[in-house]
Amino acid sequence: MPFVAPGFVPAPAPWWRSAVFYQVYPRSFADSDGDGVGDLRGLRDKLGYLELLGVDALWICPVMRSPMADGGYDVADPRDIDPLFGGLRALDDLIDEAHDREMRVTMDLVPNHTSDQHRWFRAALAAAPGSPERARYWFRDGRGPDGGVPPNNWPSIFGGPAWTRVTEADGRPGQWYLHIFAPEQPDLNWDNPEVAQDFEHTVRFWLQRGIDGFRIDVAHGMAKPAGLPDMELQQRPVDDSHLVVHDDNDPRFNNPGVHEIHRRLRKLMDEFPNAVAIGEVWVDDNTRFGDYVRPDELHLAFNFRLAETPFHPDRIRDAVDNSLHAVAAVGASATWTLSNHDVEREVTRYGGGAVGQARARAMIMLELALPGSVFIYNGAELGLPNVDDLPEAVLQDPTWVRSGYTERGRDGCRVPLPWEGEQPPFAFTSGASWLPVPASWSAVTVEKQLERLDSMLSLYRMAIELRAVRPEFGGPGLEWYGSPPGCLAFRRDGGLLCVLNATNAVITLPAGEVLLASAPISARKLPANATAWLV
Ligand code: TEU
Repeated sequence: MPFVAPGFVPAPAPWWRSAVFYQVYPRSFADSDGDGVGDLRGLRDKLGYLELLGVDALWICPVMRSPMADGGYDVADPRDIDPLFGGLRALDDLIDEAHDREMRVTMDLVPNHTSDQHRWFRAALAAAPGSPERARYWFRDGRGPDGGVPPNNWPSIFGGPAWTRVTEADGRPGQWYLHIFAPEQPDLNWDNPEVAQDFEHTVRFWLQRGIDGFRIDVAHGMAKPAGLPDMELQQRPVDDSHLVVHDDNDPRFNNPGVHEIHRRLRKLMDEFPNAVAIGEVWVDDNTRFGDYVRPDELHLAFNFRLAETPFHPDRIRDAVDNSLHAVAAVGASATWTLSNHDVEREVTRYGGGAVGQARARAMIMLELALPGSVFIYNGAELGLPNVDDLPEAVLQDPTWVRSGYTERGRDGCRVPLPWEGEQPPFAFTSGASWLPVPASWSAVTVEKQLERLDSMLSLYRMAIELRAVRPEFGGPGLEWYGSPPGCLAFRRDGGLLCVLNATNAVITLPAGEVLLASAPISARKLPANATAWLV
């Protein structure tokens, strides 16, 4: 028996290690003032719904002051809430009420870049080349005889070059500035100590207001390689969107200097013992991914393997194994997500229609059975599909314009949620919704799904509750269990057995009590595209 000091009480695991997070895309969740765009009061009014759903914490996409060139990921003032979302008061009220309901609130922070309307960037434009104002960003002279060629060949994630040329005070074309995303999102120069200081100021500002943590946008960005060398440009597969093409050797991301930035952030976070920092880390290699969640860096990092994986048993098993291995070596815990505001919704990704729905049901049960924290993107609990036929005139994602109108971008997964009633916008707003809501969503409103036990929403509610209360979900590990071809089965340390049938035929379940299944079971037969939990 291991030696235990008298009086030693093991510390409980931090809340975020097994939490179910609910990602709110605030523009699309609920609108309280009729302007057609969701806001924080709208969100507060729906906290009862989220409590019913059973989630532990919220992650709210950016709500800071922004001209909204990239849905709020272009931040003009990181220490204020945009009036569009209700201002600071609305956030304070939201935090209070969420805490009353024992729900934590985390928010997005965007340290890699600012808006071009941030006072720093305006000052940089007004100042001369070589000035301290320009040194907070990446201003460089162009190449070629008249400086007309960008300083290097980096493309922007949204299409076109990652550099834009400015006009100097004398009216002549001048230097170029770096923007890995849209031109309205100039990259900050993290080699400049002022940038780190200001970020720490921001982090402290929100933690002192009661925020429980942050999702750190592009957490593998920020540090840039010395000399900003050219990159090897690769031919992208034509049918892939920009946002899911990743390469670990891309000089725009994952430079070693980024870890010092996370270590400094962690020191500050440690002053607030229950707060969490979750990085958006698009890094494929397990060791390099794990580096971000070493004990003195981020608490958690998003692992996107499941969100990138088709509904195929070997690929799913591989995604699970790799996600677990990536964090195991550094003693961190895993994160799981099937979708977010940047990727196609899972129902569509898994084939759409009835099959897509069945597979999405099976996958949320698989995900909730895994050890670690789970991130649910708003609307997934309603089984919403991507909306791929939005009229071109309403598209807002910068990808649409930047790709020369060839890639529609991410608006299709950002359509407002249908709450109740028979007509769009289904009580999302009393005005005209910022993106049109399909009329066919009258069948999948929250109101309708709450009434039906076989709805996606009811499945989410039952699964989240069982995960929270049943001891069989305990323990940090899992073990794969023998299963027929085309199927997956694993057992949690606590005893839960999760069986996924990815074949086209029914399978017979092993012995045990069925706790929950994503499709009706009779005579121990699990239908195709379904998951069952057994104890
Ligand atoms: O996304 C970062 C992003 O675009 C990644 O998917 C990118 O492809 C990756 O870094 C390349 O390795 C975040 C937000 O989630 C997104 O909505 C914003 O548009 C973006 O940052 C810019 O802030």
